[in-house]
Amino acid sequence: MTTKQRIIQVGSYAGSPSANDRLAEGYDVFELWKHEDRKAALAQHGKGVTALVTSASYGATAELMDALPDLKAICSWGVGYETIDVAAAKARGIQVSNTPDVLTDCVADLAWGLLIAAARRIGQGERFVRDGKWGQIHGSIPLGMRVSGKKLGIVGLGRIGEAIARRGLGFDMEVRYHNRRQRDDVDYGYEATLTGLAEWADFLVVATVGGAQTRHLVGREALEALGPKGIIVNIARGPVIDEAAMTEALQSGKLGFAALDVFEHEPKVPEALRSGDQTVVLPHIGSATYETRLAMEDLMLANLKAFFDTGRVITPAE
Ligand code: 8YV
Repeated sequence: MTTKQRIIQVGSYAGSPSANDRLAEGYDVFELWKHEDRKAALAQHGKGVTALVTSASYGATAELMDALPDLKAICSWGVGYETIDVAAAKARGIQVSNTPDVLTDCVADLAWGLLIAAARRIGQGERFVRDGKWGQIHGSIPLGMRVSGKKLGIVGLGRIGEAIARRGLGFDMEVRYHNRRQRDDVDYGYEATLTGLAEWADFLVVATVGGAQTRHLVGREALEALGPKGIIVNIARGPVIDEAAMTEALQSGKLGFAALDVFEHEPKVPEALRSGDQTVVLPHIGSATYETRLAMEDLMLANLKAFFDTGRVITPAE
C-alpha cells in the first residue's frame, strides 16, 4: 500500500463538481478551512507539507507560506491568482500553478450573455413578465439597443479578451482593444489610452487581470467617455472598475448600463447596483458550467500530480 501524499487545502471547492472528493481520494488532505485557529493548525500540521491547493477566493499569502516551511507548490483552481502572493512564492522557491485556457470559452460566452442582456433589456423584460405586468399595463418595457454591427472595445486582450473579440466578429462588429502594450500578432485596432477606447466604443468589456496593477483602472473618466448610451461589461475582477464612480455615472446618466459578473467587494453588491434597470448583475459565474468546472479541477489535479511525479507543475502562473 502506498501512503498518500499530504497536502493542505485552503478552502472547500463548493462550486466544482468533484474537486473535494477527488482530492480526498488521491491525497491525505488537511482541510485548513475547518480550523478556526489557522495559525495553531498550521503550526501543528504544516511541517513536511510540500503542496497546497487553493483558488483566487482563498488565496495564499506570504504569511501562510511562512507557516509552511517545506512548501514547494501552490496549485490553484481558476485562472486568476491575484490573491496569491506570487512574488513571495518565487522568493521562497515555491511553484504556483493556475488553470488557464480551460475556462476561456465559458467566460467569453458569459460576457456576451451579459452584453446582450443589457442591450436588449433581457433581465428587465423577464422581470416584467414574471411580475405579471405583461398585458396588465399598457405598453411594454423600453426599447433596447441594437447589438450587431456596433463598436466593441476590449480592456485587456489576453486569452479571454481575444475569445470575446472573436465572438464580436460574428456579430459584425469592429473590435478595438487597450492593453499596456500593442500586440503584433492580432489585427484588431489598438487604442493607446483607455479613455480613447471608451470614447470610440459602444460597448466596453473588461477582461484584464485583477490585482494591484489594475485596481480602479476603469474610473470616472473612462466611464463618462463611454457615455450615456454606453454599456460596460465586467467578467474580470470587480476592483478593476471603480465601483463608486460607476454607480455615480449610472445614477447621473453619464453612463448607460453596466452588466457585471464581478464586484469590488463580492459577494457584497451595493443596493444601487441591485436595483433599477440599468444593470445586469450575476454572482461571479463566468466559469460556472459543469464542463468547465470539471476541466478546471482536472487541470488543478494534473498540476498537483505532475508536481509530485516530476517536481514541476504543468501550467505555472506567469
Ligand atoms: C472562479 C475565476 O470562479 O478562474 C477565475 O479566475 O474567477 C473563476 O473561474 C474563481 O476563481 C473562484 O475563486
